[in-house]
Amino acid sequence: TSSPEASLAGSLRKDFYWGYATAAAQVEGAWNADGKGESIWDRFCHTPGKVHDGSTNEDAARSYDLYKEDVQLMKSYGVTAYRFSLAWSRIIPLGGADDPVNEKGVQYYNNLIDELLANGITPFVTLFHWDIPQMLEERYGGMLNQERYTPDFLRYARVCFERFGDRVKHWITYNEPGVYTLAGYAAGVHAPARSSFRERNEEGDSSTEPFIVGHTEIVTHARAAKMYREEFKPSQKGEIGITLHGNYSEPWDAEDPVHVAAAERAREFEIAWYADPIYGSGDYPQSMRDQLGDRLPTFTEEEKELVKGSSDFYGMNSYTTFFIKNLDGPTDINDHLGNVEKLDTNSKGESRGPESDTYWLRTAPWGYGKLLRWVWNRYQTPIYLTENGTTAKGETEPSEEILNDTFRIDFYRGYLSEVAKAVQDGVDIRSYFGWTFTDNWEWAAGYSDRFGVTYVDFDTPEKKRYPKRSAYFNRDFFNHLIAKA
Ligand code: PNW
Repeated sequence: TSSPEASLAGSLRKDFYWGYATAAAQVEGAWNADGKGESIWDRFCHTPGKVHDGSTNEDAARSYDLYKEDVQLMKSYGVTAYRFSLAWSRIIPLGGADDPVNEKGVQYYNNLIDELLANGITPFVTLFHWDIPQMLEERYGGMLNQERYTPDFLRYARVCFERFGDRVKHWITYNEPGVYTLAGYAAGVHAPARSSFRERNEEGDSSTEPFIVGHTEIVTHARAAKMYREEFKPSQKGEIGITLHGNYSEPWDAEDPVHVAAAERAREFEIAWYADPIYGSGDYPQSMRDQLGDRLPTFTEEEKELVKGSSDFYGMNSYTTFFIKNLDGPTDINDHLGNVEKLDTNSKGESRGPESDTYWLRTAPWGYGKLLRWVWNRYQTPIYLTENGTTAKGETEPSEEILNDTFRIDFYRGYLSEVAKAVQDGVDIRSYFGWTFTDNWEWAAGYSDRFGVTYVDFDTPEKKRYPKRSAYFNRDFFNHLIAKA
């Protein structure tokens, strides 16, 4: 009982939600089954040269077919909640406000929701996890066109609240709007792959587009939340919010004010870009306005009122920490990060943490604890941790050694301990979703990056599942951390 974890027993509230998160485009498969329309990710992965291993998500983990087995497996892992996303193009194949609803798509999500509830698992549902219908991209440029996009998104949201809101009480409008914009419109490595930085992406103006798309996401999130609160919440009694990404930024040299300021600027460009308007001042951070000028859109007075306070909780996705060094001028993507350089070692040569199988991700629980306090101190809003997890090197076949995934167990032990310590220090944290339930299609990385606590043999037609030991570690650790009474 002298282990550091003993002091954390029972520190999480007894109604704490925990489980795993997934995204439709990464797990469902059935990419064109039962009337589903094409999404920008379907288009992206069928375009040669876009996905690292040349794969598509046509079948992914086949959770569209295997959802009953998956719910049983999840139940055996002891979860109390499951966070998943709805594929817009499964529900409204062409996407628009006047386009027809696909009843078979609605039926699939009804089945999944009912199956979860019958097994005592609470659904947390994300409306948008990056897979906008391709038709909306073609009709008017998707989120670049806020005016035309708004009624389409609101109608989609309305259909979801009407059809699922009797049973779904936790809604998330957008997943990581910042990754969607930066990877899709600046780096150009994600759909819709617009970027003026790199040759292999043909179109786009990266100096303005990411900020225009970000603005559309913030304002339409707020309009969907207003609609839910006014028209659905009184009878359905649920809550609605948004999930933001954000890694922690630690100064490269903590003694040098230039790098200390750079690290704060990096946090503002990455996190406060979305969080200040929604949870804070109602407007973009001054550091962004100073650097970007009128490349950053402005909120009308009406939009400010609408956006401020538009999320019932702070949905947080975070995986890692970087050392942040000041740069004197904008170059390429650094302009979008606040003129900083993101490094693996600090000025003393210390490493941010051990490498995973994903180039940007290293195990750094020490930064996670700092991030939880930074967000709590700045926004004072209850936090739902909606994604956190890791890949591990060498997970290439379902051998005993691979399934005994000690690297992932160490990751979860470290990060969950930080969650419990932050709660003991007064940070209001109400959920934790590991990323992710099964190995899946990791976007532009294809099937090579395995984030699951369940190994999937993608070479078998039935996408055979093998539990990794981390699934049971997490079950036992939550049992230890969550208060009994
Ligand atoms: C998240 N970064 O994306 C997404 O929500 C998931 O769909 C995804 O599979 C998961 O994390 C793992 O990648 C991120 O560079 C992508 O810091 C990149 C970053 C963070 C999150």
